[in-house]
Amino acid sequence: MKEIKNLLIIGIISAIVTFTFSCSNSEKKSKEIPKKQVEGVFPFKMPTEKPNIPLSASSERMFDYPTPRVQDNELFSQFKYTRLKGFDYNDGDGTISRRDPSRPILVDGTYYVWYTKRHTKVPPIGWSRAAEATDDIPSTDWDLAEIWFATSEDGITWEEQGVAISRPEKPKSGWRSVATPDILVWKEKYYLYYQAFDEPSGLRGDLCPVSISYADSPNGPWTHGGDKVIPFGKENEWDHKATHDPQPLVRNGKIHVYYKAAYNKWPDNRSNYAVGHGLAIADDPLGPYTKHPLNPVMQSGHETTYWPYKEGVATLAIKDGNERETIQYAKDGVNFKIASCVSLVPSAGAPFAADAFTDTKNGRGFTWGLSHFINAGKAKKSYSIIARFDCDLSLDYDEPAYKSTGVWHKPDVYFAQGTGSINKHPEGRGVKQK
Ligand code: AAL
Repeated sequence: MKEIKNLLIIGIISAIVTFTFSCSNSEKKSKEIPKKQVEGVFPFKMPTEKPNIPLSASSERMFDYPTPRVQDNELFSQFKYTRLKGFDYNDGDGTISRRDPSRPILVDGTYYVWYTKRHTKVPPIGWSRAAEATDDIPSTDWDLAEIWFATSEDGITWEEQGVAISRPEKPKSGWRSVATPDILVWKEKYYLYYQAFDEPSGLRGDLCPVSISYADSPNGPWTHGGDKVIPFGKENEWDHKATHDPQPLVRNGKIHVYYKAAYNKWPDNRSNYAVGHGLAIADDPLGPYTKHPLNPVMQSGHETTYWPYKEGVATLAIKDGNERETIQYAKDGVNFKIASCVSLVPSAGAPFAADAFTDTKNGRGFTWGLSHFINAGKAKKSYSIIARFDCDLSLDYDEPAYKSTGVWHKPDVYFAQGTGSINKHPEGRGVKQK
């Protein structure tokens, strides 16, 4: 009896304690959320800062971007394209191709660009037929290619100057093809980074490492400076089969090279592929390069497009990944976050970023660059062309024409996509195959 009494007393005391505690807690909570917050409604005039009211996930995210309104966002732009003058493509018969331009640089009032040039007897046969490629028959558009360069006074009319890096004798690295160059200016020397193929691309995926050559003048002559400068990852690491699209920047007194690798089941099944971008850092352009421990630093995009922006680095992610067609920014050059979504993005975009090599702590962005279209040719006459794009991704310009968000394609662009095989499945549209 005594025990039951004791239990009852303990129960009553603990109920009183719990009640008192929860009352004071809810008082505290209601103090933390002032009445106006609970009742706030998103205002008509766009707030410059996150309003102190309950927000939906989408409204919350608006304030994670550089500005809540995209039209005010320095990292948003439309892209407008111009055909280049001065390049001959043999009437588009697929035997001449130019693609993957370097970033243009300005030297003594003249713009220079380097690019992949393929001039073969026949157009490429496609990489699924890479085993049939010969010394004269290219597998892909960038097989049997060399690195050429051109100059311009205005960025629109270009004069092709000749070959910068030709294919070395077999079995030197790049004997099969040298492609996809980019340029670095460092301590009054010029460095070309490029992909060096020792087999027709497509044979075992797009297997190739990066080589480097240097010169005292952008006109050359170029001295071979090393092969496999960005080392492949170890077996089963994401970049163990390719280091593509090298793009050097100067940051914190060092060379920062962003590069791309396609991974996940590549090359055995291309439809499973994913694309990542890594960062490799060196004190000297020729290396040795140390890979960043957080690689891949970008999991969307295809060819690399990185530029100094404010104190960090911005990038344009095109084509691949969940975050394709976005511009992203990382204060540390490593941890990128989406700054805007963009349309009609330049493929293999190579911006004219005057401060790419100045080790700036206040990157200004750019207003134009070069890019490529890889589908310039008709069936079996495949080739690519280089084009110019203009935009307003510069902190020093304000061009409202580039800030409108609508891009209106003609209906033909949509109809030309076709319906694919989705309607042909016997059980009807979109039914998953078991
Ligand atoms: C591209 C680039 C690299 C690839 C191939 C040629 O546009 O990503 O250069 O190897 O396709």
